[in-house]
Formats: sequence, structure tokens, C-alpha cells
Amino acid sequence: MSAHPLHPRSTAAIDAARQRGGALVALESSVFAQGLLPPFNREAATRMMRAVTDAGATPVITAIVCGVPAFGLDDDALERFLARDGVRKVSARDLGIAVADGADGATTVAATLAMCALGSLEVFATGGIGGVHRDAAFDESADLVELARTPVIVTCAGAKSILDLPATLERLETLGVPVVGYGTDELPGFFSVSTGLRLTSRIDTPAGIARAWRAHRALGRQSAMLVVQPPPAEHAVPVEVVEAATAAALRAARDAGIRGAAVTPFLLADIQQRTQGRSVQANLALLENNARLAGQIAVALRA
Ligand code: PSU
Ligand code: MN
Repeated sequence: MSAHPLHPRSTAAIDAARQRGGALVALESSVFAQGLLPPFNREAATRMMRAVTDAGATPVITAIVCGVPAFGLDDDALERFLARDGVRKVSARDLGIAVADGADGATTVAATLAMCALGSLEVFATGGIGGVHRDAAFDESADLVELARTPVIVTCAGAKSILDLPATLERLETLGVPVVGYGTDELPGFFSVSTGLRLTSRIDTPAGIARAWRAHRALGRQSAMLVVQPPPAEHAVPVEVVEAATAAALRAARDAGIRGAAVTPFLLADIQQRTQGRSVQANLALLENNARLAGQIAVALRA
């Protein structure tokens, strides 16, 4: 029996960046193909890529494109993903099947971490990670286990507001994933700045994050490091507004019998509608902010 021939592909820009030893930042594609509705997904992709570039690094959107693991999307592929045209949501367990099917697949945080390991990428920016769901503790995102076993720095605004945040934080502790506040002492609430959940570490500079990361790796730790920062204050949504929309979205999901991988995209879309776009502006701003920070950290790691 021979192994399935796997030929990951990179765009020319990413190959060139690798050749000159430039800083790279991975971006997940599920947030574009499933997380945000058009036209906001295009705005998110544009703003995130520009933020990484402005920080002096090269953005690397990861995906499965026609069955090929892809580092960077060419224009055709990007348009299909933004149109959500037959693009499946791919978590870590789905990668092999998407490749064997020759499918287009948008990678979640879990699958993007796996792609980072495949492509030797050390820094990854996203919006909010998955975690332990409310009222259904058995529904725990695969993002958590992949964070436990993939050494990548992940910048985010915490975990999605739809989750049980105290439970998610406890699981991250159990799994050995450090959660570092960037300019904050508490876990941010994704759309909102504050949760009241205290963190055990805080580092306020990219160089400081790079130092902590080198120590983490030198100690042989194989886990990710989560670097969390709140959404920019001017776009943050008050916690009461987010909570009311979330409670209603959870009820709607239950009434509609939404299950499995469809839960997260359903809730995110429902909250977007219920908050009349306020949550979208916060989402776009925090994605851009996290991409910029990831770029700065990736550059600091080269120093
Ligand atoms: N957070 C967002 N938007 C998203 C996601 C998270 O604000 O689109 C996506 C990420 O790709 C994350 C996934 O990995 O949702 C989690 O899905 P699940 O809960 O099914 O693991
Ligand atoms: Mn789930």
C-alpha cells in the first residue's frame, strides 16, 4: 500500500516570502466561508491581509482547494470561498476526507493548526476560538484539542461569545495551553471588552510574547499559546446586547434542531442579524486587530 500522494501548494508570493526568510502569518478560511456573511467576509479578508502586510509579514490563508492543501489562495479560489460556493467547513478530522474527495474546504481553527504544522507556520491570527458550548458541555470544539498539541501562537479576542467561557478557560488550563492577555488582565468577550474572568499572565509587547514563546518551545512544550486582546473599544458591543442576542440565537438553534458543525455558523449568522450589524463591525475590527498583532509577533520572532 502506498501513502496518498500529498502535494501542498503555496502561492508564488508565499514561496518568495519563505525563500527570503520573511515572517509569515496563517489565517483560517472558515471565518470567511462560514463565519461571516457576504459582503463582510470579503472586507474581513482584505483588512486582515492588509494588516499582516503592514506589520511587515506575509498573510497565508490556509484551505483545501480542489483537494489540495493550499497555503495562500489564488484569485479564483478566493472568489469561490467568498461566494461560499460549494465550500465545506473542514475541521481537523475532515482534512483527509476533503483531500480524498477533491473538495473545496474552508479550515476552522483546528484544521488551520494542523495546516500550520504541515507548513511550518508558527503564528496564526483568528477572531475567536471554539470551545465548550453552553447547555451542552459534550459539544466541545475540536479547536481545544488541536491547541493542546500544536505549537503555534494564536492571536484572538478570546473564545466566541456563544460559548461557556469559564468552562472553556478551565479546559485550556487542563490542556496545558497558556492564555496570555495582551494589554489586558482578563479574558476578552469577543464582541465585548470584558468578561470579568481573570487571566494568570499578561504581556504587553510583541517582543515579550516572542520571549515567552521561545521559552515555551525551549522547554519542549508542544501546545499552542493563546494571545488574547479585546476588540478595539470604539467598535465593541456592550455585553448586555451580546448576551440578549446570544440567548435568542441559542433558542433559535434549539428550535431549528441545528446539530454538529452547523451549530457555530448558525449562531454567528443569527447574532449578526439580531444585532443589526453592530456585531459585524466589532468582528471586522477585532479580526484586523488580531491580524496586525500576529504580524508584529511574527516579525519579533525573526529578531
Ligand atoms: N469564531 C468566529 N467566527 C468563526 C469561527 C470562530 O468569530 O467563523 C469558526 C472558526 O473557524 C472556529 C470554528 O474554528 O468556528 C469553530 O467551530 P466548531 O465550534 O464547530 O468547532
Ligand atoms: Mn461542535
